[in-house]
Amino acid sequence: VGSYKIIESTLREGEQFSNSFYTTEMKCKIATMLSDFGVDYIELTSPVSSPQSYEDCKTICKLGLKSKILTHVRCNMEDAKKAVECGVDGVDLVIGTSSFLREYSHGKSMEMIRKTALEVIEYVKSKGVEVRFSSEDSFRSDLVDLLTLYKAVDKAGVNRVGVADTVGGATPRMVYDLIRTLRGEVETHFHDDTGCAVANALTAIEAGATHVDTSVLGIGERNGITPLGALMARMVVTSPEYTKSKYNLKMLKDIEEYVASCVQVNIPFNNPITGFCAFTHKAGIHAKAILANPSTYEIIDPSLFGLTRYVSITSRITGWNAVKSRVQQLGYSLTDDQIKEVTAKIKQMGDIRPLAVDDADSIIHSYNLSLQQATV
Ligand code: HCA
Ligand code: CU
Repeated sequence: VGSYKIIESTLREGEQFSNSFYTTEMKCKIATMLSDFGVDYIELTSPVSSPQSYEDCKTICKLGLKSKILTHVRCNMEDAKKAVECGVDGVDLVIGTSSFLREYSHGKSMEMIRKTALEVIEYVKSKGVEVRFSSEDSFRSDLVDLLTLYKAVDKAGVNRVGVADTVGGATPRMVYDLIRTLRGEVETHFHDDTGCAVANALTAIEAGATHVDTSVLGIGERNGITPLGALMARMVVTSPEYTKSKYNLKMLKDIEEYVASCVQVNIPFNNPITGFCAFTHKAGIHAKAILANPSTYEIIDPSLFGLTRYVSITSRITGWNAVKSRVQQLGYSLTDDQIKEVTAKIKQMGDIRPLAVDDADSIIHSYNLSLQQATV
């Protein structure tokens, strides 16, 4: 696994998150941050959705960002015309191909889908704009239907085909099998209904997918899609050289905090990298090893993301090596035996109630004071 491109959809899929309401100013700021972060593409809500969506799409295209700007529209001529009008670099076409969506959503046969797709693709290309064709609900579509359609749109000259796990039901094995059968530029989109969105994105890349859709904090329809931050956590381990050189990882926390504030949510406590405890080490055994060499209990170096680790001493399960490090941080010089003694006091208190950092510090402080008084 080497390179992979990100299609960042916080401003499209993310607008489908139940809490989302973006002002124009928010959209511009999110787009600018994502571009500075280094994502390859930024995908915007269809300009056909509403008059303001149309205006905002044009506004963002004029910002002159490094990332290419895409908009996401239904696969029909009117939508494609509106998209091109906005000045986007590329158009992402989508249409449902599963029998569920063909029967209960748009009512088109595979033959009708193919015919329209070819016309629309030809039109977008004739305007000198990139075009991607994606089959919504790919994993519940007939495989032969799907491959026949991809072949046809490929021949028509699409820049990428898209595979979408719209309902979040795919497993990594299913993803691997489908992506392996495809050649060329393949974009993938994974919903997280069954908690597989990051694993599926990784597997897709391993199987040869070239592009992955993400959103900040994973926001999207229902419980969302592959989160940008979690994908970075995964890929900085799987493909460290590419990931570190391509993306401005130190911006991740600011981007997540900004988007979280826009849509009025908190960053989840257990979020990869930015969750408040993502680099907190607690058990005595862990703390001892972490202090000797952080790689013992960390797969990711927090400093890559501009963050720091934290060794907790505020519990009954702490150990004297961790306490020793805190004692040194506080500027006291105690012998190992004394540190073991003060550790026992912290553990004793930790058996009674949860401790705050200040509680543990004041136990150390008063222990130190009692030693000084004893020597006077
Ligand atoms: C949706 C559509 C989509 C499209 C993905 C794509 C999906 O909002 O349901 O264009 O590849 O999940 O299928 O987001
Ligand atoms: Cu989606």
